[in-house]
Amino acid sequence: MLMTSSDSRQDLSILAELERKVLWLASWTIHNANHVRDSGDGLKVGGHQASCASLATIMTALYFHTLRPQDRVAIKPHASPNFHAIQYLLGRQTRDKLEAFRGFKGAQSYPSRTKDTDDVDFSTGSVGLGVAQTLFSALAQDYVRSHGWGLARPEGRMIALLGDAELDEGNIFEAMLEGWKQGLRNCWWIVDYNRQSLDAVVREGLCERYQNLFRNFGWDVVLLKYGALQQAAFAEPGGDVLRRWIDNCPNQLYSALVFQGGAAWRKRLNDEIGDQGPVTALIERCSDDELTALMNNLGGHDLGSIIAAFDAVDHDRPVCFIAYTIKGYGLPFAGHKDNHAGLMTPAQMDTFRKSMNIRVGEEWSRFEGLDHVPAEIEAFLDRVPFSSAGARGLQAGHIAVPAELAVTLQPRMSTQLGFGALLNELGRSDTAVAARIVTTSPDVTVSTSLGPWVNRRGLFAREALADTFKSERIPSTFNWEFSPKGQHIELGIAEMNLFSALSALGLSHVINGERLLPIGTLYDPFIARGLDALNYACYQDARFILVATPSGITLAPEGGAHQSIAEPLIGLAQDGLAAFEPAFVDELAVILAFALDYMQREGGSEQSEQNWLRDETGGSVYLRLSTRPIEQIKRDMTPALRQSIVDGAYWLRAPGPNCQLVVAFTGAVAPEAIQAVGLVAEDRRDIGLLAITSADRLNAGWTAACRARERGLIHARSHIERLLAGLPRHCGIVTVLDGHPATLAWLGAVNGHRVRPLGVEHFGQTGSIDELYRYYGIDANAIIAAAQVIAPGRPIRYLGAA
Ligand SMILES: Cc1ncc(C[n+]2csc(CCOP(=O)(O)OP(=O)(O)O)c2C)c(N)n1
Ligand SMILES: [Mg+2]
Repeated sequence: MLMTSSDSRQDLSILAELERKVLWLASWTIHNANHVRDSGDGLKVGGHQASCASLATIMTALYFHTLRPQDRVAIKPHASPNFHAIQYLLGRQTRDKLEAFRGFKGAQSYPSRTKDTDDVDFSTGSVGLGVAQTLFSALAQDYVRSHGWGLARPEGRMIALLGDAELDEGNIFEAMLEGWKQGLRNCWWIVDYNRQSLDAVVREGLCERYQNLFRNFGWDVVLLKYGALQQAAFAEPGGDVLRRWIDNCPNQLYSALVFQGGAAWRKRLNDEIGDQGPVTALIERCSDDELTALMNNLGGHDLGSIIAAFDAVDHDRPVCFIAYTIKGYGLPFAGHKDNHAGLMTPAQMDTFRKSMNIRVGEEWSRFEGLDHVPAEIEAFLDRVPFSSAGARGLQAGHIAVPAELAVTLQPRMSTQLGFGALLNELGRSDTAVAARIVTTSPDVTVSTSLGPWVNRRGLFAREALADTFKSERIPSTFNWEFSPKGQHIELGIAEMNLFSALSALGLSHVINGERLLPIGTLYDPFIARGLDALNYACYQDARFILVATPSGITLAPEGGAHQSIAEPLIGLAQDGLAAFEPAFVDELAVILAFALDYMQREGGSEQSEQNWLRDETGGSVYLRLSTRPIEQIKRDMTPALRQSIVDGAYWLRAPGPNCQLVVAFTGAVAPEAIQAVGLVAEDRRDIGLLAITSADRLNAGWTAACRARERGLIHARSHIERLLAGLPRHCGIVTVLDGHPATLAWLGAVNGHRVRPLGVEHFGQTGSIDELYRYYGIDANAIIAAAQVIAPGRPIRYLGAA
């Protein structure tokens, strides 16, 4: 858009006005939320005016000049007001939302794909995650295009705007390493190098370290250190001395002088440089204001330099721009080390308003206080490439999923083996669903049973690479060649990368307009390692299946912290993630077919009357699986059973009318529950055995039905309420799972039954499954002992015999 013509000068002067406007609107939005609107709750936290000011120039250049509709951006979370202001200027954000910033249903404090209405590309908030998301989105784009999809659309750039202290987050470096391995392209990271974090001024010399680091990983590094004013001054006689002084000035001192302004600059420069002829003359020629402008004129606040640097990139290699900026640029607390949460006082805001030529009452007017006439600015805004293509979120069609997935049941098998067999069958099939599946795993592909699938579908890389073991004729179970058509993305061990990758792949339908069905596998305990990235993946409504295996103390010989305890509770609590823990492989087949469909749904949020879940909205799925081989049940998969498995539970043995005891189990402890019920049957009447495939969905349905009844829908019944409806009051429930007992303890609250929840509360041990189940009290005997107490009656004769 910009050329070296009078047109471009005109554009640049409009951009400069828009930059001021962005600074004003972001500052005013925050001010309004804190000082004008009064929520009455006494919360006036989180200024972020300084952080927004620091990025105002760069974001103006980016959004009003550089970005194309196909580009996608993750914004430093606390620069959210800048984004909303820019969208407002482009007519894509409403004044109501800005006025309600940080308020109920207002523009969000941190950019949110799901909660904001102005086309946020990636949700950010937890620093570091959005940055990695852009990298994996670039890889996801390459994956899609390598498979021949979406080629009609131009390639986009995946861009992160990050704070310099954001680079403290290790997940960024984990992502960089992965990006290097995978041949990353089309990714830009723009560092807002204001040398300040929340509490502190950053260490000296960080910039050099960053540069080396990025170059080591194959990135192009572009330094935006000096603005045009400074560059012009350096070219003058004595300018080299000034430049050397700036380069050697410690970060703390530079910040302090920025805060103090012109007179302080002059004194310090004179004191330190002394009387050196040309440079002294250069300084003396400037008024205090001019000196302030000169010393504040860092690269990240010079529109012309920024635009030129962006325009100059003529390749698709990853680029890191390090832009020197001033935190609080243009505001009264610029440079002050305490400015992170700083808010302008009403008096300061008034002064600022006047300096912007904005009349009282016209604070929200888009063109108030600008020199250009509105028509000129409107015409410019109409030409902005970023907003030339309508809504940014794309859509993709639904891939049909067969109602039944083929799997051959062995008499004894584990759910993990079943998962491997199911994917192997899918891999053999020539179906659309198989073609759209993309698997990925952080170095546990084989040990989570993905090997046979990868043998069939191959590893993904943009460039083909043969398996040397194969070409050398060395026998191996695995024949893994890299090719652009491969369907497994091999990741290094970093679990944060797994979840960032799933987040990116799981948004492909929105970003690339091409649906992927991502399946990621890892060991269950290591979910905790990537939990925040998982949370953000769910928050931005990425769609994927997470297969976590092995799990629990059933992973007996591995011992200790390799045995997951809390993960079932994560499954219960994590929004956007439907958690299942099947016991039998036929259940898993049903659940996987459901999951492949569920992850594609984008319907309304009406609750279904059958289970009170909002199943039409869809979501991601977590399958907690096990390596324990257990005896499989030979049975017909009836439609009713299929539905119950999906809804979360079914009676493996239906309770009789005088039921004294229910044993409810989840997952790998099925044999213990079955055995216990058999042994108790002689001494307690009409025992029920409840197989729970999803504590998460049962729980969600129950609370939703409760809410519905409280709203007056008195007939609302959830699946678990229906299952437990016929149980007599005196019936006791023993719940058992290989995980934290609280996962199922709530079952008693559904209809007021006593519950004894069994599970694992303490770190694991090495041992055999029998030893550990006994030690932690989830074996048949522990179930019987619990039954004896909770369902009083004559002594259970097999207590101690199991
Ligand atoms: C994971 C995480 N930890 C802590 C925070 C709180 N936090 C928000 S901004 C910030 C400092 C960021 O500094 P920088 O990235 O340099 O941005 P600047 O404030 O300079 O704009 C911190 C610690 C967060 N948002 N996310
Ligand atoms: Mg900073």
